[in-house]
Amino acid sequence: MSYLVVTSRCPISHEKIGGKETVKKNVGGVATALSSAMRQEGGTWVCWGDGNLDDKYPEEEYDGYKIVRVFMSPRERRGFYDDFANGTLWPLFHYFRDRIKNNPKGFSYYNQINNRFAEAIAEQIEPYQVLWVHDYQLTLLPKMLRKKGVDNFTIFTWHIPWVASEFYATLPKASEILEGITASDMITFHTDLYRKNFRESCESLIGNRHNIEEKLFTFSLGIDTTYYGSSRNQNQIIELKNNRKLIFSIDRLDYTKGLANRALAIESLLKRYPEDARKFSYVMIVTPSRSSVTEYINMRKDLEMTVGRINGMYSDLSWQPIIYMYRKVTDNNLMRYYRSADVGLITPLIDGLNLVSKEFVAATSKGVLILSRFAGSAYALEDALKVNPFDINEVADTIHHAMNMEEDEIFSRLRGMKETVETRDLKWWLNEIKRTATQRMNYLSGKIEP
Ligand code: GDG
Repeated sequence: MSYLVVTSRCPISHEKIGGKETVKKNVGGVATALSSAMRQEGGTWVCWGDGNLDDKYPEEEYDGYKIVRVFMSPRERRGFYDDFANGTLWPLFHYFRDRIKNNPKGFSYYNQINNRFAEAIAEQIEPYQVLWVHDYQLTLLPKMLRKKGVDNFTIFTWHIPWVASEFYATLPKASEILEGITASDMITFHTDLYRKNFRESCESLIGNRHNIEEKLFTFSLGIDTTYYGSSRNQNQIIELKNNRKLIFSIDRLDYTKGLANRALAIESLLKRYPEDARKFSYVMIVTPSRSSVTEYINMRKDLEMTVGRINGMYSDLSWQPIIYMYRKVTDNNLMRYYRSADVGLITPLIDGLNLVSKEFVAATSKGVLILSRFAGSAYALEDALKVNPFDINEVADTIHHAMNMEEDEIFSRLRGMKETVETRDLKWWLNEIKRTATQRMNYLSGKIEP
């Protein structure tokens, strides 16, 4: 099945760094998953060329498929990306009411850029290709393309939560966005809850005129377990002094990830269980994200003040509770942390799925997973220690419990979770989407009964 994939970010970008031209790989989970599909099936990937040298490469062949780049001016970037996609839709779909910006100009840029994507796709798409659109930045595309006469089978994959319909209805452009997405032939979500919320939003705002129910599917994105679970990648394990337990997390800098609450849970742990001091080190890696947005710059300052305050209170010459790093790490180093950690502390306030939790489960042979009950992955990872990330003392108690868990319990919890992650891996996800798309195409062309 040849795809024309559309995402906001590209799998690679061309950058001039320190006077030298380099190719930067996008490390996100979506990029990794789709790269694997494109390598296997071939096709075209349409995306936004945001690298500072990308304009030299409007089209290029890469890894067995073709990349086609769409460009925007700095003003369009602010309106489309900063204001509407990340200033309105992102907080709305994560229930952050107070952070939602309602700048009407933002939507007109969003509309304009979606239209630019639609033009590029209409030019590139071959009649036999399946169009596969991703995420909240590109909701208007499917309808725009239908209007341009593009009638290719279209899949829309939603990667973040879909909120309750009464909350969604507060978005000024709520109906237009639903009309945009529902022009697709198949729409996929990470959990049944998001799928249900989406259906209810459609019912209350646009009715059932697009046969919505039959288009909706839940396929929770999986990871490449042959990579994360492989002993070939067995690199050096990090050993902390005095048998200290290693608690680990890695997240993009984002208010949805619950970073400050997590640091406060470490403080609460030290208050509630003073005997745990010096028995652990918490390695908190935060990777830079949306660093042009003022809110994110301020969020970083606040987080660093909280971490600094806690370390200032509890550190001595030979120990500090939180080892904080604000940077990207290499794949190899990430794997070392996954394999070395005794506790994976993954406590977003809300998250569409959270691939890190699945990667940790696949890579570790001894770790305990503490997981927010508001991460989409919590539905599948039943044997994780589930916490409410807003309840800081509960998280602290759970960390204490995890550090003292008997090996038998650790292994039996891991066994169940590893089985889930291995059977519902990336290959499974890609195959399920392909199989369902084929079935629906046959149904729509009248070859099979519903
Ligand atoms: C969105 C939704 C949903 C991160 N830092 C480094 C690094 N990573 C890799 C991780 C993981 C991926 O990036 C992050 O994936 P998440 O799922 O945790 O989070 P989002 O970026 O917010 O993704 C989310 C996802 O889409 C997929 O649908 O799960 O809910 O918000 O793969 O390993 N990798 C390396 N160095 C880093 O510094 N090597």
